[in-house]
Amino acid sequence: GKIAASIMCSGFDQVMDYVHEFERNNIEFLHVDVMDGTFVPNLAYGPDFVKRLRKKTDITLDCHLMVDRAEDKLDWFDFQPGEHVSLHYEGTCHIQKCLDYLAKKGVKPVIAINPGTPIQVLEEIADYIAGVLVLHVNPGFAGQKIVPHTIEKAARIRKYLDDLGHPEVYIESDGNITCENAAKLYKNGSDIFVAGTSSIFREGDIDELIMNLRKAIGW
Ligand code: S6P
Ligand code: MG
Repeated sequence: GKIAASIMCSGFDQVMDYVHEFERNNIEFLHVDVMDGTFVPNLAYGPDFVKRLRKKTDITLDCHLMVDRAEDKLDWFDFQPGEHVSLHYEGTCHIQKCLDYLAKKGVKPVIAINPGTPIQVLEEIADYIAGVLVLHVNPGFAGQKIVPHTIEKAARIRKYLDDLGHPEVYIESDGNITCENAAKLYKNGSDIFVAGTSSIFREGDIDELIMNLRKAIGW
């Protein structure tokens, strides 16, 4: 499995310290949570932050847009080829148009779904996505507890995508990814794990915290 480190958990004065640690540890992605105050009851990271962060590191950005009307906001960020961008199914009536817009820019389009959203919504968009971001908590805040059924939901998504003829579409797990939850989700077919306060942003040696998570997700 791969790790997407959640920048939101780093504290505003330590962002670059953490980024350097992640570079040293070959972390695959930086997960950047964008929150608009209406789709979720919180505000986080706007376009300027994303543009500056991109200039400061070679780690691939994985932007998670928790916004309403994504179709109006996508071009604010100047997303670059190879970056991963996830959009919520629940946040736009024009999901296919948005995914297509990203793909044409060379961006990896990812669909994000909330804990209560049925997996069948993937049917009409499976041809247009590189991955599915499975929310294991209701989005808006770090430090929440997992919604239990979402562990098994990951396995159903894996099977659903395979049955639709899309074994290449990856699953990324976001929210309360402890080593224990990560190990279960890895078994259930998750490929990328968002690391936040539940795993690597806590007291202790960062190399060791990252190594423990890597062990849980099969290295
Ligand atoms: C939640 C957000 C997440 C958090 C992540 C933090 O709304 O989308 O990406 O940053 O969940 O991790 P943890 O371990 O504190 O839940
Ligand atoms: Mg997120």
